[in-house]
Amino acid sequence: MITLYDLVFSEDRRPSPFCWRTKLALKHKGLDWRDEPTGFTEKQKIAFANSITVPVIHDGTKVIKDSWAIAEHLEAAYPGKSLFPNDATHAYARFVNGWADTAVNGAVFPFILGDLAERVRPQDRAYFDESRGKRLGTTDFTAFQAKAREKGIASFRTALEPARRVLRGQAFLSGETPAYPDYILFGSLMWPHTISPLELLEKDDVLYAWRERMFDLFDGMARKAKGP
Ligand SMILES: N[C@@H](CCC(=O)N[C@@H](CS)C(=O)NCC(=O)O)C(=O)O
Repeated sequence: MITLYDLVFSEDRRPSPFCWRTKLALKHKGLDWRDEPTGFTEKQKIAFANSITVPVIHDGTKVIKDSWAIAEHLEAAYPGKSLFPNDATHAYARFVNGWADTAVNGAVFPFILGDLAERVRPQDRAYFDESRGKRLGTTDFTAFQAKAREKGIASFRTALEPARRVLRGQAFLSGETPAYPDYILFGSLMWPHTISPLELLEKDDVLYAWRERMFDLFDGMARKAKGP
């Protein structure tokens, strides 16, 4: 049985965009897993993997950290439905991975920073304030978030245009059925979805309709996730 170390916030919220990639990849492969909720200050739980971030998986004798490495491991170790249906999808997924890590997640973070701080587990709050405060040069996360939203939401929506252009011609980023590129971008949108009342997508956006299709996958697994 695979064990997945998944970031946990208060009231069992699971916001990590990277862990969502892994959970959807596991489902895609039809695999079950044992869930190990891991708070920011429980690094001892993932020390065996020599990691300070989640997701981490323990799969038999194998220990894998980093969502991309986990996806590649699952693809190599488990036959059946492919996460990268062909070579082109693999390269495309790499591109989407890099785009989501930098442009998308980097843009989402300031919009939800205050909401993240409010919903982090009380025992992780000091760590959150210190680590994020150091990175941003302020611990007034509420003001930081308000300012980011005021200026940034319209340009964030514009930045998603490459995905929109694909989705105008097909149901999923990967074609007529979803695969790993879809799980990557969807993970980025699960981050605000689980932690913030802010709606980043407009109802008439093709991305909104795609996200609805993604919510429906695997018996509505993501739709059932604890919300903000
Ligand atoms: N490149 C890594 C990034 C993982 C990552 O940054 N995870 C965050 C949670 S969203 C984390 O564990 N952060 C720990 C911390 O900030 O202490 C991946 O794709 O798995």
